Amino acid sequence: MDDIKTLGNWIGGREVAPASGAFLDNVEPATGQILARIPDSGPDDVDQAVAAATNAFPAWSALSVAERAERVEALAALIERDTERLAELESRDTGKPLRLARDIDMGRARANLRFFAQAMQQWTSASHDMGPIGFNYTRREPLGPVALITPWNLPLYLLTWKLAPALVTGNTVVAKPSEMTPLTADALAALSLEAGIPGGVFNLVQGSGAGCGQALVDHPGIKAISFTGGTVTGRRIAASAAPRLVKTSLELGGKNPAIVHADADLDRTVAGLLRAGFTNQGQVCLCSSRWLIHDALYQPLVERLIEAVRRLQVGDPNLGSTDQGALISAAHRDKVMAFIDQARREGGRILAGGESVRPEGRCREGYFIRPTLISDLPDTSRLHFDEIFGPVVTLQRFSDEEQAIELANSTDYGLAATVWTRDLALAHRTAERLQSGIVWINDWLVRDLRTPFGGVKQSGLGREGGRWSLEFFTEPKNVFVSTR
Ligand code: TXE
Repeated sequence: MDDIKTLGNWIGGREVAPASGAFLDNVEPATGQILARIPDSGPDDVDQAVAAATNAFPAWSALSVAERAERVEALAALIERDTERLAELESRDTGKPLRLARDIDMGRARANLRFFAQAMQQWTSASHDMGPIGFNYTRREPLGPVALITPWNLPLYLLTWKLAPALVTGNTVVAKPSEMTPLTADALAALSLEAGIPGGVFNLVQGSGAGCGQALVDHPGIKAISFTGGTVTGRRIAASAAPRLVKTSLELGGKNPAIVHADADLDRTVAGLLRAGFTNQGQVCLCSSRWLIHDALYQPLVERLIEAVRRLQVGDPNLGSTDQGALISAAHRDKVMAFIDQARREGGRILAGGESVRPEGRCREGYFIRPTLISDLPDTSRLHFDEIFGPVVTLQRFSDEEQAIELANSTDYGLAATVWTRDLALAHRTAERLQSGIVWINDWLVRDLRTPFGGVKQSGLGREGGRWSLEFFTEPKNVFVSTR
């Protein structure tokens, strides 16, 4: 028990214990063992953090863009220096393969910080000329202390995605990571001080959603909330923020379709679907979890997919050979297994997987599920509509373009779709008709950080990325100058 780390909050540049003195256990998903204790923060801690962010705001927002960008770039360099340590923390905290944490999560965390540091230095503001009367120029001003609330699937990746634009535009931050994955956020707060970001500019409170997250959302000192997480939580945050007219950016769940047309390239589609369905154990909001396949290709493609999915290695995240690590928690594993059991009851055919796994050795008590493919469910099955957020993909067939679009658009979500075809006109037509914030044609998860990211319908409100993030974290102020 003695090597279990006890974390604090980071407030005003210092690591501090929670006001209540209470802590929560943080569990390692791959082993089921306690990894750390984290502050069970509440309104008092949030009050202190918002006060520190409020005090730090005048000086931080008065720095030049170049001075802020330099510090954010320095933070990226420290993440690069500490990649191995941070990847290990992330892998242990989430259960994801160490290789994935190193290559994807840490790579993206660095890229987020560098991208927004550079983007801010290229950003221009508008001027509207009125000829002989005068002209307008539009300032973009920082908001003040902002709240960043992040989930457990991509902890450092998503925190830096919000932190970088918030800081370079001159805001100060109170961040609340998921109580299930506190470790890399804690490390980032310490590194931010080393990077020269003054104490109080980036504050971190750890704790539960109900106790700590809600107190942050309700705090009158918070000027904007950027949230990524479940749709139910997103709705609650929107409802809490609305009476105070606080700006929110909500990146929520998905139930993303992959449409495979009859002429799709088989090799490319198999490889792409495998990544799109099962990366991070299917726990990415962008994962394609409904594969809609044209009748003509159904049989040969599904045969190839079954073979490929069965080959995926499930087990210890530390092993280089592991494709699939652990799910985030026992409760989440049970929720995903309940969907698989429901599929069996509804007459679905389990083509691959369908069971939980107890790997040999140190991971025997971890939360593992074999990647699962399910076909022949009734069209009305909840498995086609609910976000399962695990390594479970359902298959449906279609016979023409109309039916593909109808199936694809049939859920309440609209985050990210993929389209697989060699027919250019068909690809663009499909992309246009999909109710989705993002469409990838013949690929998945290719991200250009300049592009808008976000969903329609129940997948969210607002867009992040590039200028959309910079706009979210600033308020435009128009100034008219008379030349009469
Ligand atoms: O997410 P929550 P959960 C989906 C996925 C998953 C489901 C629930 O389907 O099964 O959501 O996951 C904080 N005020 N996604 O319960 O609760 C919470 O502490 C303020 C999709 O883990 O949304 C955490 O920091 N904050 C998603 C963050 O919100 C609150 C990724 C997200 O947790 C709060 C994760 C409150 N009242 C889950 N309640 C994606 N879009 O990628 C909770 N939180």
